[in-house]
Amino acid sequence: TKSLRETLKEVIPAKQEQLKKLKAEHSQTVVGDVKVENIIGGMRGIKAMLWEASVLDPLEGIRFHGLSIPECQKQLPTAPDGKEILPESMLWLLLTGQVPTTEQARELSKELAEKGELPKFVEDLLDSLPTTLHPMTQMAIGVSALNHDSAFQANYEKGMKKADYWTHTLEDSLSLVARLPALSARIYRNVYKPGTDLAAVDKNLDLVGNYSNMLGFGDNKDLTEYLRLYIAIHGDHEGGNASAHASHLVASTLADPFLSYSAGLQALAGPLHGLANQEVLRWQLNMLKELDGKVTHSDIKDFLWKTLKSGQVVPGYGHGVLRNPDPRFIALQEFCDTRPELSSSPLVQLVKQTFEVAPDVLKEHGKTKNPFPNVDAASGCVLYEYGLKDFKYYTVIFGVSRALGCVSQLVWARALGLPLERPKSYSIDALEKLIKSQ
Ligand code: FAM
Repeated sequence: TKSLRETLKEVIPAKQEQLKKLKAEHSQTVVGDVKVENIIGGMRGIKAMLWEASVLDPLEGIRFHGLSIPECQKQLPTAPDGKEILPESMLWLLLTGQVPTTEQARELSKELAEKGELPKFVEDLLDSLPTTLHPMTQMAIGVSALNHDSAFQANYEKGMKKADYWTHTLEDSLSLVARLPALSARIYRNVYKPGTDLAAVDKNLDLVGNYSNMLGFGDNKDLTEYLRLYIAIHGDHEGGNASAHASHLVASTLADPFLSYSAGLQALAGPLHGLANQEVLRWQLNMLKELDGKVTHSDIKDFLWKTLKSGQVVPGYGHGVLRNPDPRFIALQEFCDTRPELSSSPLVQLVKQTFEVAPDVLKEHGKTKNPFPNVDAASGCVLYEYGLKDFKYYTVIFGVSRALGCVSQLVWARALGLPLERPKSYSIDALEKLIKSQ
């Protein structure tokens, strides 16, 4: 069976050819307009980036190299003791466009476990941070510091050929993904379980098996399975979302994968993006408390209106691109439905009931273009029910996941020789002048 590197050596030349042909034949083909509303509206709707691993359809949701979430759930290898998608399988798919065999997925698990330990100075760095520093800030600091050992940076300094960029980017990317569980679990231990032992990386476990173990939840097989599903399906959401775009932009300067993904994490830490899952849980727990356990649709409706009238957004609802319920939300809900301890939990039930009420309220409110839930509406309540109750930590788990897509794109960006990003900007005066001259 072919290794990951052999597979990439096969698929990359074909893609390079495809892009060369596209450039030669269609460089001047127009595929859209830019309106003033796009320029002042956060570039929504502008087709402006090349991103290989996934494409988001507003109604269908995400497809990873053409595969929908249910198709990935059917086709991608699972852990030996599990049924959910193994994040290593997703990483293989995102990187190569191919569904790995079980053997290939196991090989990748093994390689990641072998590379999973942190350099001592990064452990010391993390241990020196105040426990009051947000876990996402700690994560971005730790990931940045890993660039100490960047193969890309070291070889760039020596003067490498452009054709070799992607191979060193791949080595850094695998090393980054491999180290994220130890890095993220150490932050969890330092902030929430100070003074307790941290399990070592077990060379026989998969990425999330190790992560769950190091978080101290290794005995909870259901939580480990949930984390596998969560981390696999949050892995990529095409290129324009803030974390992916930030990491892509920074990587376009030829910064190494550690620095680039650290920028992605900084974007993920914003409340309109990855931090939403922490906000959702806080909000749903407040609702549960305020309604004192006796929850009806009309109570939820009143609570939603109270949130909206106080000028806040309903966390977990709306999306920059999606215009339907997020299939990732549906996949997480289905996970809950198959486990009686979850489906009977008041919090999980509340998330479901909120889904029955919120879209109509948001439609009546009339602002959001998408009144349906995104993945964050569901992701936190399961962690909470399984005892991972420290919701300021939830975005870190998202950060472990989003690395899969971001590093895959970094490899593709270097393999395809994508240039420095440099869009044109205008001041209001310059834009007015431009409009007059049309
Ligand atoms: N509740 C109330 N108002 C909302 C809303 C919501 N859930 N979602 C959007 N709006 C408002 C929005 O604030 C904007 O109002 P103004 O015109 O006054 O500025 C208006 O509706 C139009 O916004 P939009 O075009 O529908 O959405 P955007 O593309 O600007 O923003 C989101 C997309 C996700 C930032 C936005 O829907 C939001 O703030 N949702 C709540 C936070 C959240 O769940 N974020 C997580 C997103 C998730 F996918 C992720 O990244 N993890």
